[in-house]
Amino acid sequence: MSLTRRNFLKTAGLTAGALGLGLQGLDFTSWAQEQQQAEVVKKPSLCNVCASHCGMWVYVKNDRIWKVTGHEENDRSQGRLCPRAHGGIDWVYDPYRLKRPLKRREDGDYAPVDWDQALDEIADKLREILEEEGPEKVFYAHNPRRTGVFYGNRLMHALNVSTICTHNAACNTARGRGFSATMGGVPSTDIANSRYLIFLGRNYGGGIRTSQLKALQAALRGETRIVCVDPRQNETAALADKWIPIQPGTDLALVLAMSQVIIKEGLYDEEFIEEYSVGFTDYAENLEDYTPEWAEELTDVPAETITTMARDLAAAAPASMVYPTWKGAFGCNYENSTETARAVACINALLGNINQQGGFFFYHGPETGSLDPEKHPAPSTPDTPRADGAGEKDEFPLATGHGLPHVLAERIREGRVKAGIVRHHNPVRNFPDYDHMKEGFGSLDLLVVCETQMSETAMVADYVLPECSFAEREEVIEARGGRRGTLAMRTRVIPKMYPHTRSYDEIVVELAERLGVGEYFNFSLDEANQAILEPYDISLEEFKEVGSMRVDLPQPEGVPEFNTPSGKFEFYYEEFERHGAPPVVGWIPPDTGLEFGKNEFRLVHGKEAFHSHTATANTPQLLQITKDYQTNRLWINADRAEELGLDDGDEVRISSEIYSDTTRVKLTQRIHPETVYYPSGYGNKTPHYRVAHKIDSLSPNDFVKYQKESIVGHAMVNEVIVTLEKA
Ligand SMILES: Nc1nc2c(c(=O)[nH]1)N[C@H]1C(S)=C(S)[C@@H](COP(=O)(O)OP(=O)(O)OC[C@H]3O[C@@H](n4cnc5c(=O)[nH]c(N)nc54)[C@H](O)[C@@H]3O)O[C@H]1N2
Ligand SMILES: Nc1nc2c(c(=O)[nH]1)N[C@H]1C(S)=C(S)[C@@H](COP(=O)(O)OP(=O)(O)OC[C@H]3O[C@@H](n4cnc5c(=O)[nH]c(N)nc54)[C@H](O)[C@@H]3O)O[C@H]1N2
Ligand code: SF4
Ligand SMILES: [Mo]
Repeated sequence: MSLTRRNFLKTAGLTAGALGLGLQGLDFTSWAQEQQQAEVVKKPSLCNVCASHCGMWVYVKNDRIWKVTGHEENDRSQGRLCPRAHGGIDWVYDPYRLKRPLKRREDGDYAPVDWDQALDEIADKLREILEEEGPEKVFYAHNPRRTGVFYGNRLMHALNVSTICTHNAACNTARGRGFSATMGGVPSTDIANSRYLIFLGRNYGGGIRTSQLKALQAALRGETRIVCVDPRQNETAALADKWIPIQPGTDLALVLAMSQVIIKEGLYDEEFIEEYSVGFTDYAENLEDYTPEWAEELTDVPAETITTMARDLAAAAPASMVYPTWKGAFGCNYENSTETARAVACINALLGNINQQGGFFFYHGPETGSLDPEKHPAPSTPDTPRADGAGEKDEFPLATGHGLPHVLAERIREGRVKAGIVRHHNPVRNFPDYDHMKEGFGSLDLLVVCETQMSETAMVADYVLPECSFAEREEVIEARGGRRGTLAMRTRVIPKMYPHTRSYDEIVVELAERLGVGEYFNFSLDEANQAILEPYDISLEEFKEVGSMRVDLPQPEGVPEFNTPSGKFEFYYEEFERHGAPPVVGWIPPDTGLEFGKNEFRLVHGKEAFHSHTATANTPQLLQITKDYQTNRLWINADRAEELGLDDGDEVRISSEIYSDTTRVKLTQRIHPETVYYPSGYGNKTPHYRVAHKIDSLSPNDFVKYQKESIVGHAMVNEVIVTLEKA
């Protein structure tokens, strides 16, 4: 109906009349007073915006969240929260949240269905696929959060499904493999007490974990000299002693050359090498050609600087380190990322900084209890082959247990995988090559996505199951090691807002019963949590009041037995040799090469302090920061921009082999001339993120084609060359 003046008056009259009627029986003033005077209750929870799960206090009034603050007894928050936690409140009150289960119709649109119908149909279809095609045609993919692991993995084990994937092949698989292949795992770091610290890309000020920012603060106040190696001057580099711009994809050359200097000048920890390592001679021999002059050619870092950095690092040892990054320079960015991680592990071994103040630490987690196996038998580990190529006899025998969702998409397209469950994860948007991921996940016989928003992955699902928000549910208790051990739990802080949403544990239990494996879920969430708390002198009720609790752990001393085949640090790794990868680390160039034409650039990305991947892409409070500071721009070196006739704020067309889009540029001297940079977390394709659509933005993932790194198969998210022209 269009509104003419005449029917406006009619409608207005009606409303006033209706209101008048409605209010007659109500004492509005006393109702308002009651609301205002209601008590503010402080309840413990965990932030859900990123995987750090900082402990927080939620202030609730009239069952509505008013604000959040950091929990003091939680190792990750230590009394503080990052900006995203505050923005995360918007998630709960987002009017476009998923509120009912949805089923895809024949015409591609979605229709609401009730839970029983959705779960019955999902179970029927899944059972049919499991029986007719086998468990090796089914997968589970998630951003691995505690409840998703506890319940989701248990369901897959019960169904004999091996293919459990996380987002790691687009995050830090290479880092994980490089460190496990040398020191048996990724260590914790003691940067606050470090005397010399090199960050390769890792940007504490953008890719935030609250406790690490506190450590950085301490390092900045103390005697730590901080060197940031990054093609752009990131937020941490702006505070550091030195910013070293580097040609992207060449950190491996830098680290190899620094290692050579340390060995050649006899600056390494001989005792550590003699007693706690294997394969040093082969490693040292292999380094001989990697001189600082050789590295200068590749990295654009002067040979003199490389030599000085190596000497300074060694002089400050063992209270020094090359930081083991998170994603930064070598999480899973380039063809040489696994080798970069290995080289970084090796240079730290030369410093002998393991379990040394200001260096690396290997901590044990707090003790936890578990469900009585007599009463609650656990399913056995699956014995079926994986569907994603990450297997002993498959394409990537050296891949990690986190799996390869992008390879899964390829195999789905080939008809080799039929059904999957995705929870708390948006692989279609967060992995490179949107069309590849969308067509892959979209062509399954059955895709079930458990979400809170209509993400790109939900958009191609057969069924979308709405999870209630973090504030409306309880979860499995987490136990975390570190300098301070913590037990922590997400508790329910407000009542459920929408009756047709459910928590993931509820969904899994219902599915398990329908799939005939309910016997593995014959316990309540409370019983699981009680079992976890068993070694401690606290009841579950008491624990729910505090939410986070510190656990004293012995501080590690001396060199530990490493979790490697020899129990020692392995410069020479036989497992790599067995599968055709180099047993000793050496130079590998990035896949896209190092020669660029006049108008060619390498496109890199990184986190902004106020966004979390695409999860916060539709959050009004956080998007306002994007708008206010216009951060949705492509960084380009000002001199290169001038060559291309570009002014600050100009619109450019940016194109790669597979994709082209326009955006505005930010001119700066804070970036390497052959690199352009765009922040992460933008460029959503889902029309349901209505706030996100109000700003122009792009996703670097659109420009990167589907590709697989050779050793562990990760997605090589930065292996892309783009060209620019004024739009
Ligand atoms: N271009 C580009 N791509 C990247 C990166 C980058 O920097 N740039 N970073 C990479 C990295 S480091 C990572 S770790 C991955 C992350 O990739 P993802 O694991 O996919 O990360 P999120 O965007 O956090 O996706 C989480 C999804 O979970 C949903 N969600 C949020 N809360 C809940 C909940 O309570 N329940 C359920 N069921 N769902 C929920 C959100 O709506 C969102 O769609 O992305 C990688 N991809
Ligand atoms: N605010 C916020 N914080 C987060 C997250 C988030 O989404 N938002 N996500 C969390 C997650 S899952 C992760 S993995 C971490 C990631 O945190 P970080 O490890 O810090 O990773 P990024 O922010 O992806 O990238 C950091 C830097 O790497 C640089 N870089 C790119 N290529 C190269 C290269 O070849 N060499 C060098 N030296 N540098 C390079 C980029 O310019 C960028 O400044 O952050 C975590 N914290
Ligand atoms: S680092 Fe920030 S977003 Fe991540 S859990 Fe902590 S407060 Fe939340
Ligand atoms: Mo990540």
